[in-house]
Amino acid sequence: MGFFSKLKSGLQKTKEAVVIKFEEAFDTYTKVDDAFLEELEDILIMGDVGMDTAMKISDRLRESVKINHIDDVNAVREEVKKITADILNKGEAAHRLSENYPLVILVVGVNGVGKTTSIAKIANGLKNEGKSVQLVAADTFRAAAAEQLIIWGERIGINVIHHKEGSDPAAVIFDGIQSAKAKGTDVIICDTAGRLHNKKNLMAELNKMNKIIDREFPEAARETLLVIDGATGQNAKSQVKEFSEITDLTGIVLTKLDGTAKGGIVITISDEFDIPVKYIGVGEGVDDMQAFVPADFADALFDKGGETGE
Ligand SMILES: Nc1nc2c(ncn2[C@@H]2O[C@H](COP(=O)(O)OP(=O)(O)O)[C@@H](O)[C@H]2O)c(=O)[nH]1
Ligand SMILES: [Mg+2]
Repeated sequence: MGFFSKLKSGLQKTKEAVVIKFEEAFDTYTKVDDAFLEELEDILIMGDVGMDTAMKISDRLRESVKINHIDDVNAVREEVKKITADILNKGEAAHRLSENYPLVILVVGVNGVGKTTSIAKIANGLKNEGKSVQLVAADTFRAAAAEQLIIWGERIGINVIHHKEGSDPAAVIFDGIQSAKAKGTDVIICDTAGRLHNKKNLMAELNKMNKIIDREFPEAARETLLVIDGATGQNAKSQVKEFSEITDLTGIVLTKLDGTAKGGIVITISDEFDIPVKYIGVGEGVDDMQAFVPADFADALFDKGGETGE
């Protein structure tokens, strides 16, 4: 399956919820009038786009229809894509990982959102691009967490630095850095525990990890990626808010978009926060992760038809 058809099939459930209704509106109305535009706004709101963002899209749409004298309902589709891509877009380079090496990536987020899986997917992608990668199991809270990362490491052929359950996450990172320095590794990716219910502890833990990296590896470029589960819909917003209060985030990874009709959350998050979405997860497999390209996402989401094409 090609990149674009995979993206479209990953967004299938959201397409069914929102885009199919769009289709019906496009079929029902023959001209671009107020009734048609109101219908589109309602569809966006009923989807998981979120009230404020849906209204922003429809306001811009209304303006563009007036200014550009759009009188063809199908041209409206292209306009919706353009407006959405514009909201998603934080600047061309912003959506890509830093290309300065060595690079240390801290991956944060609450339990179960897909951190460990996303790390494996990102690591595998970097490896396929020819980068050397080191994984660090700094989620020491449960033994199973490190084990899961180790299994992924074996599967994708990437070394995993780990300690015993309950050990200091910053100490695992310290070891990971020493090992990467000795080998001249390009990218270190650190898994962390997401105990957001204990915000103070989590903040202290992340601060300590950041301090160790600053001290031991000042020359390294840095990323802190927040992983959020797309299926949590509007609740994802509060996670972005809470984590951005705890630490400086450089990017967002939105997972599980394949299993949800709430893919519109990507648009809301992009609209409400100044943090670029860098990856989206569209399945459990190691290849089910896509670099986020705003225009492609908007195209895939609002493209005609529910089926995946190829
Ligand atoms: N369908 C689907 N499942 C995912 C995706 N990402 C992660 N998962 C699943 O979500 C569950 C939790 O993932 P895990 O990486 O352990 O989350 P963590 O607790 O944040 O490290 C696992 O069963 C993963 O296979 C995704 O993009 N799509
Ligand atoms: Mg995990």
